Amino acid sequence: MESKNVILEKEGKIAVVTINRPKALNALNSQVVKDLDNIIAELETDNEVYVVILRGAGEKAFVAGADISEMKNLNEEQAREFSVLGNKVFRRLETLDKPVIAVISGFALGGGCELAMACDIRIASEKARFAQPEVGLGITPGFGGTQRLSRIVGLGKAKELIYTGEIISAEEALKIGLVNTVVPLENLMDEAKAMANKIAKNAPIAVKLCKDAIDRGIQVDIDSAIMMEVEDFGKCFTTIDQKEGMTAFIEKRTKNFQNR
Ligand code: DAK
Repeated sequence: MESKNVILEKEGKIAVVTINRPKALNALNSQVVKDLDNIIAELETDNEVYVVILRGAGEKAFVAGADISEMKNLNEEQAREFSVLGNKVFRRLETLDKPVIAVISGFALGGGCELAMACDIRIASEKARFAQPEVGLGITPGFGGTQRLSRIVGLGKAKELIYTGEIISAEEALKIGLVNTVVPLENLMDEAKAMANKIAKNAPIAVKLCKDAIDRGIQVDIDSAIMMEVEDFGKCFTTIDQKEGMTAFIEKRTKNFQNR
């Protein structure tokens, strides 16, 4: 594989983004986070890409966390800067107007678990392992773990995992709802691509608006959330793809969506 920290490849409407530091188990140093930011910026303006797959190079790790050797000597101000950078990039990924599927072959620890949680969907191999082990290093999770884990698995389980730092198996992650599905390692990318292609067959603007309504709606009260859905539903009727989807249904023919 190339020596870039983060690699972007495109296969039709699917983009595959690979965090590429396998010798350090894809640990996130500030350069990797900045490179990921640049790739997300590229994806934001790419109307040909409908779905993104995010993975780590090699089989051993998705991402084994923030880079401990880089973090070790940070002072308070530098630590805040690193956290602000990471949170900005993870939030940019989370709000990208395309679904992102995290493909987790092995370790997703600390910042790695946080990165997976900033994605829309998580597919794990049977060998995947998850943890927020930060308290064992004398720190709190710094890339959104204290916030996203409880939103995904509920308060009690999130507190248990964060306070103990315990590493859990893919099976346990599936049981608590941290991952969507678990498959044998050799099938991992095929499964992810099959799901990505299923999503990419649908009207991309509708999918994007669903992401918007779900993600913004979960932050607010139900009445405000329903109004967000109403707004997004209305927007669909300004698109060519809504006309195409419904006309093709009536005419019993294959749909030809244009992302317009
Ligand atoms: N950082 C840097 N290098 C890492 C790393 C990491 N997180 N994880 C692994 N590596 C490196 C190892 O140092 C080793 O490098 P060499 O010795 O070969 O040069 C190489 O990857 C292979 O790892 P091991 O030799 O250790 O492999 P093993 O199979 O024996 O063990 C392991 C695999 C994943 C169990 C082990 O490497 C491990 O425990 N790694 C650390 C996992 C961890 O604790 N991750 C959480 C990091 S804390 C914040 C911002 C962010 C965060 C917090 C605050 N603010 C700024 C406020 C987030 C924090 C974290 O993510």
